[in-house]
Formats: sequence, structure tokens, C-alpha cells
Amino acid sequence: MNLYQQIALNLRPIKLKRFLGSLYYSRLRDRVERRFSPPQPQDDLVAPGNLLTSEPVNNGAKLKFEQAELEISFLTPDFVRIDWKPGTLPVAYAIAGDDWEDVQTSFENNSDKVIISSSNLKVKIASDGSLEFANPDGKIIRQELPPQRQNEAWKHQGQLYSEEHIYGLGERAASLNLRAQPERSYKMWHYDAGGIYTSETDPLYLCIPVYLGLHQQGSYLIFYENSYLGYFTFNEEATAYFEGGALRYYFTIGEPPQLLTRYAQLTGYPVLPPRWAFGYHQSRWGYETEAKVREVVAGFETHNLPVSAIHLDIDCKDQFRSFTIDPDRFPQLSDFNRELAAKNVKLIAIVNPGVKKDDNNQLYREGIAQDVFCKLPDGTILHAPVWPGMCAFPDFTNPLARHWWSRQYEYLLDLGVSGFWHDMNEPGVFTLWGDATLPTPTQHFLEGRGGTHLEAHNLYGLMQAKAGYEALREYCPNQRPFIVSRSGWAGLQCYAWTWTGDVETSWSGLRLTVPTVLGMSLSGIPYAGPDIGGFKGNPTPELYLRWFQMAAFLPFFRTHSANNVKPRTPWGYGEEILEITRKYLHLRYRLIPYFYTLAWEATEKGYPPVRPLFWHHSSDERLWDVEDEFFVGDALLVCPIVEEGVRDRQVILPAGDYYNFWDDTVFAGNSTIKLEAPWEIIPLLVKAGSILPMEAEEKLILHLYSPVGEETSFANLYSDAGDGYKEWRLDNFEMRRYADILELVWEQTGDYPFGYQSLQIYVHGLNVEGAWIDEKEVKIEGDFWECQPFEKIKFKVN
Ligand code: NBV
Repeated sequence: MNLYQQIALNLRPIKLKRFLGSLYYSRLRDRVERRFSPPQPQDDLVAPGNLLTSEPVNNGAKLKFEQAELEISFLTPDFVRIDWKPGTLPVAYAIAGDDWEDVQTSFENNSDKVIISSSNLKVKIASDGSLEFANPDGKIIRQELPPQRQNEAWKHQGQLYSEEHIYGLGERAASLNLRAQPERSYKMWHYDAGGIYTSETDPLYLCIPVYLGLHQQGSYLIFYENSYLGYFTFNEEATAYFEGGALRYYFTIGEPPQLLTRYAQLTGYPVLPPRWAFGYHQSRWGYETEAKVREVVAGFETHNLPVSAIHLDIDCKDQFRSFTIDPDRFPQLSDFNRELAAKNVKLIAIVNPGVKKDDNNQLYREGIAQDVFCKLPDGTILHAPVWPGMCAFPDFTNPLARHWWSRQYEYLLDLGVSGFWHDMNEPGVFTLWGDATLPTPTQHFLEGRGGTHLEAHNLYGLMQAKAGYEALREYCPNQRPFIVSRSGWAGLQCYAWTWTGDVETSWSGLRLTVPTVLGMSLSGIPYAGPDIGGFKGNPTPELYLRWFQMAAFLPFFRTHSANNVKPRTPWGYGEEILEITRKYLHLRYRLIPYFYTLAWEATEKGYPPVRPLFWHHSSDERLWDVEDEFFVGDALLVCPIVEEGVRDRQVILPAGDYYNFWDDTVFAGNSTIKLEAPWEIIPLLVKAGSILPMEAEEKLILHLYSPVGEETSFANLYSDAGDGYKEWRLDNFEMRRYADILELVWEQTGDYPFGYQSLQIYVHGLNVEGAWIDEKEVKIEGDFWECQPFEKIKFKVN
């Protein structure tokens, strides 16, 4: 794209009055970058050279090469940290767990290699600095070339097996298997695509240098704790290149669920969101008055559609300024929030990081007084244009800035706002050409150590989320914070949800949703979802419907759209679409106990609720490229329709047996089947052996999907008050299938009382001849049993 095309493209979303600011800033950024970081002569790449010394240390070893140092430290027997120096070590923003227990390791020094082994992992270091990781069976899981250093930068390569697949790197508009496009380079540099992105766009808003490798010998996860600008490619080798910092990475082997547990142990387990967050969210850039929002909420009521939250975009603000609400357009926000609360609707307000440069702006004046804005190397405050005009940017890598920022949430919380939506926090600014963010020499505090934007850029949204999270914890100690953040990094799961940004309104945009969300799942980001219907554009009724049906099974279920498109609500597409979306909305609300239990599981194990097909079947190569199906937990297999005009589809089934959710037909797994998908149907399967908890009208509804053979399966149900930090309960179920008996044994832990008036039990796939609750025979009513909690229910079946 030439300069004129870039200018023309950037001009489209930016109104003319912003033109001058953008022009000024683009030139300033270029000048600053020329002055403070002139292009460096690129020295040759330097390898570590020969191994000079090696010695065992607690949990690992230390090695010295001619040009580099290496430290190997086991965190658990299958999890190891590798440090290649020189280079500045990272500030530990992404690291949550550091109380690792000692790991027994052995140290061997042979003539040509050093071997450090634990009970689960062997690391061999050759005398040239190449590394090999093997599992206890001696299978080589990964082989690495000696890393290379070029001035401040590191290049690190792993040899890939020919069949190896790669997943992760945070949010990507790409195939699920990142190696499917070997020519593609994935950049580590959060980026605001400026209103629209497609399957060609890279990077997006939330890059994370973590990936999962899967091949016939096994699977592994590698996380580079390096936030510098970087690039990854996956062809014959997996290459990671970082423009600075030490080469510190973490490596672990095991099945995918275990890999994600290890990653969560390191970077933090996802926090439990409030339960309402799993309901439906309605949003639009354009809910600019209280009256408008009231009208939308009334629309949901009139059409018998549940809604849990309304999101207010920048047009709710006073001249787009952070933490304000336009008093003319939202004159009675407190009362209005009370009105919404009575309908169980929460209000979420957008917050952008840019603080308007204006001496009459109290926030700006405070920021200056507290010296918390990002500066250029010459000590001047950096200003760049965003929505309010020229803005200064809080340096969230400064604890003082975070503390000051976190105090600002109080006003909106007092007005009854329930959650916050962090946008433009890559950070994104307006430019006419070049990179739409802060200049790379911009200075950051980095907890006192100091550094430039090259290192802090990718941390910006993460640290803003931390500030926001801490604010909500402090001001509303009895509520769990709800923040949605467009950007972030490793660790975001401890503070916020995210969404897939300004995705194109097209079938291709819809198709991207599953690989993008799954890629985030495998990068430790559990809560994501798309703008239903795409951001900028008017979806056809069919596209909207198919997007809606898919999103009904994703953690973050939200319609959102740009300000220049038609209002997008379920009732805007005619009676047929309204009826179908209503059915999916109600189904989603019935499934909330299931989603909530998955959220609890994430806090315990780090498992994302939305999982790829190979999650429990990593050796089944048929599943490695499936990116138009996904599991929600272990029970639900969702097979969305992502092509126009399609009324059926092929479904690849992993091992096991599967029930068609809509009619209980059973399919043997390890197969490919075809399922009907008229407009009202999203193909949906339930794994045999599952206990699917649902709720409706204050009843808990347990759907027992009997195993086909004589098997035992387990399920949990987590519940609590839905918010806060008080009592909880965990209902543990064990389902046993014998030849003519199906049994469900129920055990409860925790103190929260059973929250339903009664329960209903449905048995799928079997004819029931008789039922006994705690050994007392009970009569069937319809096709279910309505009862009170029990210890055991037994069915005679055939
Ligand atoms: O605040 C306006 C939009 C928002 O609606 C969207 O969801 C964000 O991704 N925002 C981006 C800023 C401008 C987009 C052109």
C-alpha cells in the first residue's frame, strides 16, 4: 500500500476535524523515532559459541558459553524455565505463581552434552547451545537450534516435525493451525486495525507469545516472557524474534489440558466472573441517550427476550472524555441504573486510556500534577490524537499511575455502572500513515526499572486492566469485577474478558470467529466472543442469524456494531429471525449453570470453556485442523454454520458417542457424519456420558446423556450467590451405567444452600421402566422426574 492509499484509508474513519491532529502526530512520531532511535547498523547474528562451563544448581543448572549464558530451572517436573542472557530480564507482569516447590533433578555432563533430567522431562544441551526436550519414554518433543543474538535482539528457532501443528499467539485472524500458512509472519505488537479487519490482517489487538505444538510424538507449550516487539513464523522451523530483552521462556509437555493448567499456574488462573456476565449483552456505538437505551431495553421486554447488559460506547461521554457521562444525554444516570437494575440489566461503560489535553480537564490536570503520563526521552509529555482530540497517555507500568487511574472508576460506580469496557488500549491513536500507536522511544516507568515503548507497548492494556480490576475490587468489594478489554497480554485472564474487535461483516468474518476464539483459549484467554454480525456493515438476516447461533455458545455473547450501520437487534430482521433468536437466547439462559461451572473449572484448572476438538484427543490427526467446530466444556460439541445458503453440514466426531441435541439420535464417534441445519438449527451434539445442567423457572434441570456402554462418568455443578465472595457449593455427580441400570449418585460440598425450588431429571437415549430415589420408587411425570435433592437415583432401563 503506498502512502496516498494509507492516508486515504485512514481518512475514512477519521472525521476531517481530526485530520490536522493526525497529520501533526504522524510527523511528530516519525521525527521522534528518527531522533531518539535512529536505525541501528545490524551486526551479524551471534550464536552462543562453545560451551565453556556447566554446573548443577538447585532445580536445574547453569551453563556458560563463549557468547551467552544459560540457566535451566525446573518449576515442576514437567515445566522448565530457560533463560538465555545477556538481555534485560522482564518485569514479572505476567507471572502470578512463584512459589514453586523444589524439583529433584539430575545433572550429567558428557563430553558433548549436558543432560538435566527430572522425573518427567529431560533437557539435553549440546555444546553449541542447541537444546532437546524429551519425555520420560525418550520421545523427542522439541529440538531447538542455538539461539542467535543480533545487537539487542534475539532469534530463537525450534525444528518442527513435518506433521507438527501450531496454535496460539493470542488473538489472530488466521487459521487455527498457524502453520497452515507457512509464508505468514505473526507480529507481536498490539494493533488497532482501525474499524475493520479481515483474514489477512495481522497483528490484532491482543498478541501473546505463547503457542502449543502438537505432533505425533506428543504436545508442548512454550511461553516467551518477553513483551518486546517480535515476529513469529512457522515453516520448517518455528522462529521467534524479539527486538530486545533477555530470551526467557517456559516450556512444558503433556496433553493440552495439562499444558493450559501449567500455563495458568504460571500466569494466573482466570478469575470467576459475576454470573450475569454469561447472559446476553447488547451493544452499539450509537446508544447516545438515556432514552435510546430505555427504548432498546423495552424492545427486549416487549419481544420476550432476556438481556443482561447494555454497553455504552464513546457517545455516552462528555466530549469523549474518559470517565465522564454526558449530563445532557444521561441526565439521571443513577436513577436510570436503578430502573435497569430492577429489570436485571447492567450498564457497562466504555473507558479509553487517552486523557484529553485541556487545562480545564480535571483528569488531565491531576495527571500532570502526579506526573503519571508517558513522556518522550526529552522529558516532554507525549500527546497524540484520539477521540477527544489531543490526549496524554497514563503510563500504566507506573504503580502510581495505576493507583491514580483506579481512583477514577469510583464516580461511575457510584452512579450504578456495573462494569467497564476498555477500548483503544493497544494503545491506538489516530495517524495518517505508519504505526497508529505511541512512538517507540516513549519512556515507561516499568516499576522503576525504566524502558521504552518497544517493551511496554504490549503490556499497556494488561496494566490498564489491572488498574481497573483493582479499582473495582476496592470500591465494590462484594462484587466480582467485570471488565472487557480489547488489548492485553499474558495474565489478562486475571483481570478481564475480551472480544474479537472490529471484525468484518461478512461470512469470512463469521468463519474467523471460531479459530480466533479457540486460538485465544489455547493462549490462556478464556472469555471472548465476537461482535455478532460483524462491526461495520449490515449483515443479511441469514448472516446475523448464523452469527447469533454460534455466539450463543461462546463465553462472551454480545451484539455490537459501528455507529454508521443499521441498529442491530433480534427484532430487526423480521418475525422468523426474531423467533429463532429468541429460542437461542432462552437456550443460552438455560445453559448458564453449565457455563458458570466451566468458569469455576477455569479458576481451578485453567481450562478455557471453549476448546478445540483435539482437546482430549490430541493424537487424532483428523482433528488437528478442525476450525469450524468447538467443544463447550466436555459435554457440548457445537458445529456452527459458517457458509451462506447452507442447510446441512459435515461434522467430524472425535472418539466417543454423541447425541444429537435436537432429537437424541446417537452417533458413534471416530467418524464423519452429516447433520441437517435449517435456519432454526445449529448442529449441536452432546457427548454420551455427560450430565448437562440447565435451569428454568427456578428449577435445576439435569439432562443425563447415558453412556452407550457400561461406563461411569462424572460431572460437577458449581453454584453460589452469582456474585461476591461468600459461600459456594459444588454438586458432584457420578453416573454409572450397568446393563439394565442407570444410576446417578449425588454428593454435595460447600455451604451455599441449594438454590432451586426443585429439580427435573431427563434421561436421554434409554427407555426407563422404573425409577427409585434413595431406594423409594417414584412415578414418572411426562418425560422427566421432578424431585428434591437426593443421594441416589436409580433407573431400570432397556
Ligand atoms: O468506540 C468506538 C469503537 C467501538 O465501537 C469498537 O468496538 C472498538 O473496537 N472503537 C473501536 C473505536 C473506533 C473504531 C473505528
